[in-house]
Amino acid sequence: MTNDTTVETIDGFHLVINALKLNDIDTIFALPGIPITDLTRMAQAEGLRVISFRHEQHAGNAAAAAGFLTQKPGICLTVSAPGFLNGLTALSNATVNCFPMILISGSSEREIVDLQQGDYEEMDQLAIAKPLCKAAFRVLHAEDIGVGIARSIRAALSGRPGGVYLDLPAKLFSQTMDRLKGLSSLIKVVDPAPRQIPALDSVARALDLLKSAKRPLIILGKGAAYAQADAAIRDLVEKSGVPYLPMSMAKGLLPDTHALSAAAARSYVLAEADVVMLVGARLNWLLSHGKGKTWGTPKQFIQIDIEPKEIDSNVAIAAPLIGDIGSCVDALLAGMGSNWAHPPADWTKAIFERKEKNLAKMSATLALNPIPMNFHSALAVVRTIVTDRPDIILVNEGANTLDFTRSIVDMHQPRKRLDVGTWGIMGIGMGFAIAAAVTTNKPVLAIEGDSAFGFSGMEVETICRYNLPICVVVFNNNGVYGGMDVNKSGGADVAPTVFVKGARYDKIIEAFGGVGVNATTPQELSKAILEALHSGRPTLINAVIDESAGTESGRITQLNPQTTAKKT
Ligand code: FYN
Ligand code: ADP
Repeated sequence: MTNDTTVETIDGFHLVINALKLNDIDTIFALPGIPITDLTRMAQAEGLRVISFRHEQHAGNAAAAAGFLTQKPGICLTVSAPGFLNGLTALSNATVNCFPMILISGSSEREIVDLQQGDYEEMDQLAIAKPLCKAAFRVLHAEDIGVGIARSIRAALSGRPGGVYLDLPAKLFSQTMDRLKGLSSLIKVVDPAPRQIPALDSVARALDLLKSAKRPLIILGKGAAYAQADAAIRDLVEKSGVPYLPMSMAKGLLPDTHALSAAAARSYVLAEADVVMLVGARLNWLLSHGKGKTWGTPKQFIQIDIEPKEIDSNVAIAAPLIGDIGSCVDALLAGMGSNWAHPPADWTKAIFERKEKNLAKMSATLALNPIPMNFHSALAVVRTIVTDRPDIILVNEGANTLDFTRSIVDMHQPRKRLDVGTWGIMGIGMGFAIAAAVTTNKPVLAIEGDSAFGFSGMEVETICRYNLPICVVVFNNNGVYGGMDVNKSGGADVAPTVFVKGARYDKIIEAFGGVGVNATTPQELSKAILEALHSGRPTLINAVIDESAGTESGRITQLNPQTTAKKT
């Protein structure tokens, strides 16, 4: 308090900053501009880490990945209208994937927007955001900033995590109020993600069904990874003796080399299991909606999920278990006691046999050393390095680059694989890599399809600017899916899926002082990655891959409608 009679005040800028700090938010992923440029400067001055990006979609993806990794909502801060729109893809993707993030965008004044008087970057952002996220709020008065931030945090984290939009009109930031009153209006959110304990009868029903199974299977989803109930989940698998199948971002909850992993016998276990326990996994397109030929014999499902509305979304769930995964798995373990009967040996033996067959086939393929490299020979290098360095966080996107990495590169620890998730979205690469490096201080290896890299490649400058320990490997096969397509018209233009042949993506990072390497053999690739891990310097490796390797859309070719019309 000053000596004279003037009352100390606080402005909207500092109320927002103090509200975030009060709730243990220490990082903002942003792109400065009107009307939030000064907010980024002041946030940095007040001790928040402000990572500024080249495009808001990647700032938003970074916020989403930070939320998944930390169980605190990642914060993305954008300008109004176009910047807000650029952030929406990431906000929607976060909501679909159940990653907690908050998109905070500056906006135009309500009185002008509602009269459509043509403001600078005029847009009714709140109305546009609402259908695409879990919750959306707007704050008009400085004294409400505390509530706005608190409600956004709780909405992002409670129940099924997701994306939240918070709309802050430009005039709010320069509003002032009595400092003491302002600070006391801020809210520290208490228990934003309360444990949700399952009903005892639902636990008993689930255990009875599991006990009755002759061919049980556990499917672990990214919800199980997010829940950070790692020891309980491992106990559930090992005490029950039930084989498990990890979805891509659940890989590493138990090491992929675990004896009970059925990942290398996926088709067999999905077709033959009689009781399937879903743990933080949805029966969506990634699991063929729980029906059709993938699922062969009739199944009964147990589903553990925090969202009651998820139950019966695709097929009947015989034993729903609603609650947070930690509480549900703890309750199951308590009910199983200490002498739970393991599944019949013929089931686990049959799985083992199929696993061994696929593992042998894979080993034979990985041992080949074709020139130019193909996906397998390049990924054999990555597989070895990740096994030696299980602390590395692997970011992965693409079509063939995604699918081959998923089945070839074993993960050994939880939450070490970040990928395209439920939507199969391209463009998450650099944002996810930056978030992983910033939130964990661990080395990050981004395995990128050349097409996928193109969506966020400019953020290589961001990586260099903050000198982040990120090694990007671009699997360069000259195009989307490959470089072999031809323009059937005979015209001069290349086919729509073909890129500049022999492009040198490694040259991009050299423009910003990073390390660029062109790798044409597995030996060169291995050397370059190991040097990047050793130096911790931002590195971009152009891995030259046979342009004829790979298939259209990787393992989901069937989703790309092919023309069946007969040529007239
Ligand atoms: C798996 N497999 C293995 C291994 N891991 N064999 C040997 N060793 C290892 N380590 C076997 C597995 O048993 C399957 O064989 C096969 O390899 C494929 O396994 P995968 O990849 O786990 O399973 P599948 O069938 O591809 O899974 C379907 C899917 C997956 C839809 C879940 O394809 C997926 O997540 N796709 C994401 C696609 C996407 O989002 N793309 C981005 C946009 S694409 P069998 O058991 O013999 O069948 C833009 O164009
Ligand atoms: P995957 O793609 O790996 O199968 P999904 O994203 O389809 O995973 O499913 C994740 C599920 O996990 C969602 O239905 C979500 O509601 C649920 N979930 C997320 N966090 C928790 C949690 N802490 N406890 C219980 N369920 C959770």
